[in-house]
Amino acid sequence: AATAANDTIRVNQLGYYPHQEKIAVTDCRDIKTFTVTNTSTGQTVFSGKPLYSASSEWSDKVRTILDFSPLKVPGNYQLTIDGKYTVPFSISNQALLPLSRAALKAFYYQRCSLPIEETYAGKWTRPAGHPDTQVIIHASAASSERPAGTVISSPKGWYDAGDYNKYIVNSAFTIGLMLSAYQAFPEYFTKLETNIPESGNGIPDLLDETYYNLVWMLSMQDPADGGVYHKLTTPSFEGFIRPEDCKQPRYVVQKSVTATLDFAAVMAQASRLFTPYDSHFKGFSEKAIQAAEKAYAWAAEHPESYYDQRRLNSQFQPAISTGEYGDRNAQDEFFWAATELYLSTGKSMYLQDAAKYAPHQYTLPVWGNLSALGVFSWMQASAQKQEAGQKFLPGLKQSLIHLADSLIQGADVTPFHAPYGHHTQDFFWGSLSDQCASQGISLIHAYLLSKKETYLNNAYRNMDYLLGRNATGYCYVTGIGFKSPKHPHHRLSVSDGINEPIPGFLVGGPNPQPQMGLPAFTCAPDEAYLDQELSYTTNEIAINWNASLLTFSAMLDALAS
Ligand code: G3I
Ligand code: 9MR
Repeated sequence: AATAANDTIRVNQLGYYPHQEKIAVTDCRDIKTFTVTNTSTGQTVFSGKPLYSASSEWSDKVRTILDFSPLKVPGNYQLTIDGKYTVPFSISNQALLPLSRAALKAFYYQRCSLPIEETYAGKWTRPAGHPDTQVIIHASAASSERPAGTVISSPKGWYDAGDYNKYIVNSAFTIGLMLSAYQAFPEYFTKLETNIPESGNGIPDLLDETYYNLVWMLSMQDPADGGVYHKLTTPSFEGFIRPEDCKQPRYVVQKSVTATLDFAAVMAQASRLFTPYDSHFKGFSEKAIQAAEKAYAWAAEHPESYYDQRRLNSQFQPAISTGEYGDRNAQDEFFWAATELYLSTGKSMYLQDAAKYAPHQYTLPVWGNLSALGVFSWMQASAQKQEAGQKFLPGLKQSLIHLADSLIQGADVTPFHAPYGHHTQDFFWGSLSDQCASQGISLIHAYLLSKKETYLNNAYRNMDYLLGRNATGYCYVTGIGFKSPKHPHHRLSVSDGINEPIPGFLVGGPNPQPQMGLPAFTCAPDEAYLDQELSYTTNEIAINWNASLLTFSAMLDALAS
């Protein structure tokens, strides 16, 4: 009998759509044939020969590509190689729906200041952590109205990642990306229910979930001048303890131009998209647009107020050593904010600024480069608004298509049959989100623009990579697939005393950069991954990474249904 060897054959461990290209990759050499049998009937329904073999520039491993795309009937199957090795997979009309659900649900588990209830969380129920009603103004954030040591209230929001802090730059990117999927496929999200406390209230769960964080963000704006504190944080990272046991004081630190612009952008965008539901959210849209305009005005007056933690620590006490989300270029933030403010208010000053700060090229959406979020919103705008952006929008669309063309170039013959994963530069901290999923999202937008199927086909390939068709054989999302991360760098998952990690989280993934305190990797870059709690450079989780996962999955699922 053939042995189940999930490391010998790599497939998308969640499932393929009937119409989708279906590829498996194996390390076995000299394969002659492979067969697919239907698991319930035992019948052989497909047999084939390898398509091609290939190696990466850095590896002597030969990967062989098996194509069973002609198989289109939904069901559960086994793929078997030369009668020796076998792997399960499935075909379904809603292949990615469970992933979209899990990726959105993950945000609920990250909620700060709220008990996570058994009705919604099952065994991952936990008491509330971090009320954040007594947050201290750090010396770096002092003003005449709010001198250092002043106490403010800034509850709710999501924990950023494996740590318990809340960072405006990353929060804004996260919501901006999720709203980019929502504005492209609103009907899809009216049906995407995730069993959160708000489910069934007539509002898409995606809006309810993001609202929980938007409310926190509003409290991060200094009402006196409109500037936005860069983050709410403990001076140093907490240990691996339960949220309710954390006792370190929490601070808001210096206002930064990047945080303030990201805040302006996402508030303006949310103001527009929440308007149809304003009777429920009671005045939020109006509050959000006012906050956005005030923030933008502050940023325009403080264009050089970057967040530089080293400099901050040379001037102020206590020292802050948590995540920096540092970025010394605010052009893209200006572009995104001016774009959203124009699209929501129609004021010509914002259109002028959008034109002034428009990038020359389309770049992948990542927390440190937000211009793609502006491009996505422009692409969803009315024909009349798009006409107003004619000075720069056609060039950006062209640049998106150009990038899509370069991404898919050669993907047909790579070791994992995908645009992602065959360049050394593809692997760095968070690259499963910031490269693999971001490429996928960009390819989908290129498809929406051009209707060229090959862009969509290649987006599916990157999704297959995330879900198991890759060098380590991991499906990189907790709780999904037959081989998934069990030990993420995630304080909530580590401290809860439950064996399984909290489900639905994308981990950072392979990253050959050495981490202090851990032995350096000697393997290929695409294998530089450790499923260990200590490995924050490969195995942390983060809200922005889950936003990429959700956006990627939801857009593919929306297009398939
Ligand atoms: O080096 C790559 C370069 O090769 C690549 O082309 C480029 C693409 O953008 O990225 C380059 O730089 C990386 C940078 O992120 C930008 O992505 C750095 O190597 C990498 O060290 C840096 O990692 C960031 C990390 O913090 C350290 O600053 C991650 O993006 C960021 O997600 C992560 O964020 C942390 C927070 O600070 C704290 N909370 C947890 C969270 C997740 O780990
Ligand atoms: O847990 C922290 C994680 O969220 C960050 O991404 C990472 C890099 O800033 O740092 C982690 O915290 C470690 C700290 O940097 C050094 N001491 C050990 C901490 C926990 O592993």
